[in-house]
Amino acid sequence: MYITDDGIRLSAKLEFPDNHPDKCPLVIVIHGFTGHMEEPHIAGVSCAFNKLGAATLRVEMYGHGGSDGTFKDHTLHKWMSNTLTVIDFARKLDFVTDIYLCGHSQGGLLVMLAAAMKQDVIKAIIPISPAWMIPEGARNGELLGIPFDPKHVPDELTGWDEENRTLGGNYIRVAQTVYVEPAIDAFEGPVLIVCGDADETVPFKYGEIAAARYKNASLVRIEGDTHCFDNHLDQMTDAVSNWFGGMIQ
Ligand code: FER
Repeated sequence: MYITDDGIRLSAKLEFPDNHPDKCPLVIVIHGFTGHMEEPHIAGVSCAFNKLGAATLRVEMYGHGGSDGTFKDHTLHKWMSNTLTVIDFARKLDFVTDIYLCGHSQGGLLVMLAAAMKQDVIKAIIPISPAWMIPEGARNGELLGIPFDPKHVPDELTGWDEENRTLGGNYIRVAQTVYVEPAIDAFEGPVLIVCGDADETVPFKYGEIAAARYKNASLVRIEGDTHCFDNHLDQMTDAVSNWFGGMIQ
């Protein structure tokens, strides 16, 4: 199925718990930078929510997976607009009781920003390995391990990808305007952050800083695991299940 945001079709998958209740919570699940909805950690965490009685809506953001838009042209603003539209789509589904947001990495960053903007309609959030240092990197002149002049942003950022993808300069310009700390301070609902302590993309300390700054957060550390939980995916999904199971009691 598709959810349309301002003429852009976003590829989405709505899945229900096995017992197909008349009403249930819904978790919106968002992948990361260069990611898509069928990655093992995205499909895996979505399945964990279904097993606990929640429906899930996995959505692919602008320029990713089966959605419209080209990768090079995606920005955090476009993903933000996509996320707000998806939340409003979810609010109109008549089976939905509470809405939760779960996102991995850049999707985790979006969840943190969107939760602050829509905290009256979001029950709780689950950022997984959230890449909330992207804006700081954009301002400091280094993203994806590639240095650049933050005051003279290049039109294209290349050299970071085995598949030779190019990131547009407007991605950097937009990211420079985003401040995550005010969004962390604004959200008062429950937060679960799960991070691997061998994350090669987002240093583990960012999980600790965010968890300490939120008013109501728990942090689960997955020992020896990577950004996408290549080693202990079951430990990540178990951590989410344990916390979410308590949430929806
Ligand atoms: C970066 C570090 C991480 C970056 C993006 C990410 C664009 C996102 C990772 C992900 O979503 O998996 O410097 O720059």
